[in-house]
Amino acid sequence: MAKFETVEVQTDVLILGGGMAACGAAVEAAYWAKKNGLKVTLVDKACMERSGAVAMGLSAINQYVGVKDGQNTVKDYVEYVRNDLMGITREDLVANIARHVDSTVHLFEKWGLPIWTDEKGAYVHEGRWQLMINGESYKIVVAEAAKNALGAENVYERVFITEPIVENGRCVGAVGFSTREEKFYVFKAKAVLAAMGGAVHVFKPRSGGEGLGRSWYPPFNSGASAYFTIKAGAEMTCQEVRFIPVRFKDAYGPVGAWFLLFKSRATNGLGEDYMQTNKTELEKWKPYGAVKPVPANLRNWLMMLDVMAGKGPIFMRTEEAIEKLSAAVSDPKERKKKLKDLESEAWEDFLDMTISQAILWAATDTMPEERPSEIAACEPYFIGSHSGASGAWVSGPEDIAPKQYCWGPANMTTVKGLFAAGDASGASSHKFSSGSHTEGRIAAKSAVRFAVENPSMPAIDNAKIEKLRERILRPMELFETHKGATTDPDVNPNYIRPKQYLFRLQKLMDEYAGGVSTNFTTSEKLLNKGLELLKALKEDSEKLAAETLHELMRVWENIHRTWQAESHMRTILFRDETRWPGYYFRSDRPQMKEDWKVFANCTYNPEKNEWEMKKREILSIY
Ligand code: SFD
Ligand code: AMP
Repeated sequence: MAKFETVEVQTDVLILGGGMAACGAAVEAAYWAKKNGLKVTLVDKACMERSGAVAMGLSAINQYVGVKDGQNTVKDYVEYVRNDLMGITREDLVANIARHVDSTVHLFEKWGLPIWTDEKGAYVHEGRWQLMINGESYKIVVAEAAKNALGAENVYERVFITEPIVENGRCVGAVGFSTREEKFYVFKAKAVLAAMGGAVHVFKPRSGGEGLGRSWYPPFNSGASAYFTIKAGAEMTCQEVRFIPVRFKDAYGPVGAWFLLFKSRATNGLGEDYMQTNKTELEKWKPYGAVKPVPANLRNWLMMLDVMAGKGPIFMRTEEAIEKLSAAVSDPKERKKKLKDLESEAWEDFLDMTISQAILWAATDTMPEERPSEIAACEPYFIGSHSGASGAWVSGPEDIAPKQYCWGPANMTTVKGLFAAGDASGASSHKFSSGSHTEGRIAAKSAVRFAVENPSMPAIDNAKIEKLRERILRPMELFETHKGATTDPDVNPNYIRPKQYLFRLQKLMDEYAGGVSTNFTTSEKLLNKGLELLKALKEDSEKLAAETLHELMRVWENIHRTWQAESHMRTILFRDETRWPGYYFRSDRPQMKEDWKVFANCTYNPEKNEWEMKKREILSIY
């Protein structure tokens, strides 16, 4: 692949990703870098205006604490997150985000994001923590502010970050390739911030050939954050805590507005409300089974019990909710207007962030005011910023974190110079879009501080970079060399194409690691077999081939997913209990155990090619 140009970029602070956390990081880093005469560079695999989870837009800001308005306290938020994650959370990290998140939301508004207000000018809440927005252009608004802060010359788009550069235990950059031009990039930096989102398509999606690849989580995020931090040698946390959202079936429309704003119920095929009929099950999961709101995984679980008992389909009772809300208005003319408003809000909720759900409603002649719509549990995703928790184990804020959680500037991973935010940092769930942006700001401020305090960099070994270049581009070489061996380029004894590899990974995870087809259930025996098969798959990843630059990206997305998959299986196996029924169930360890109220962490050792698993204590700050 000699024709690939090598482009070297020297910078001070390197932000990897262009999503919510990275955009927050850009704004904050630019501010502090200017004061210190530093350069900040951002790299996104896509185009920032429409990249990451918020690409299509969102219909709500899910984290707003309202501290100044006296609505809630930071402690209230920490308690909410702790309970929702069945006790497993880094309270210091959650509190750090919660105390700053409102200011981020105010910035969004200043930049032009329309947040709903009532007649008195107060924000319209979807639920206790959530604000309603007209969010179709949410990502454009946030990306514009980030780009303005950095300057276009410091933003690299359509460059896929592949691998970290680590020297003497310090992360000093990253390598990647352009998805449009034959260019191999080497970014060298004093501090690096990983914010490349979570992962989807590690598990087989519910959609088959009819809508191949459709999922709730955006297909663009493929485990780059996890891979990058794992390969850099960072300790990871909560790799077992996947997220399974319940969504409108087949097009993955959001349910939050229905449950919280419209106060809708969901019922089974017999018309029973599973949250009521299966209530006694919550006893088994106390103390978290007794908290309000019922934790997301337990809400899932009560629904799944009915599905497993053959009582499906499950319906969101849209018609009932709309009827109830409009019936509360006594004046007939006003009631008619209310009905119209509710209908348009229902459609807008989808049009703001999951357009395909509106299309499906239209295609199936669904009038939400007339008949209910099916909902279902999605396949598992890795999104530590939502109701999952996977990500890197990061240092806490010095002023509030227990000292055992402090080893460097806030949000630095256990690798010197490597920071993480958003989906990339673990054990601090429920950040969502606003909290991820906030955490990006926190991490970026720390990264600038680190770059100022550690100005001299270890020398980067050129031979190592050359080796990385050879390995990263090899799939194209492989294709070129062997493409003539068969008439059908998809069937070749010398290589495997990314799509075939992806199907194998997904089948394996689905069947052995608790995917949709096994009702999210697994066991020690299944996991051990799954790990054995994954080992063989990893060996075959050396034979992945790419015909085009786009396919080269697909190759590396799959390799990234594979490492996310491995850390997931290893950690489910390590955690000797079931703690999050509704996310996954260990059939051989069907109960929650008091001695597992700990973090399950893992670290990959590249020299020994070994994983180390360890428990970490949960330290409360309140
Ligand atoms: O309600 C590489 N989320 C919601 N949050 C809200 O506040 N309100 C909502 O309404 C939300 N809804 C929602 C949400 C998520 C999804 C998927 C849906 C609906 C369908 C959660 C937030 O979106 C989420 O918490 C944040 O976006 C997380 O931020 P961050 O920065 O951690 O991830 P990102 O925004 O997806 O950005 C990732 C970036 O990385 C890039 N990238 N760049 C270079 N090289 C690589 N190899 C890369 N791999 C990835 C991406 O391009 C992107 O720029 S609700 O329905 O839940
Ligand atoms: P969702 O659309 O499911 O992502 O929900 C958006 C927000 O509402 C998230 O903060 C969820 O945790 C919360 N949420 C959704 N459904 C419920 C529910 N039934 N009870 C409490 N909170 C919910």
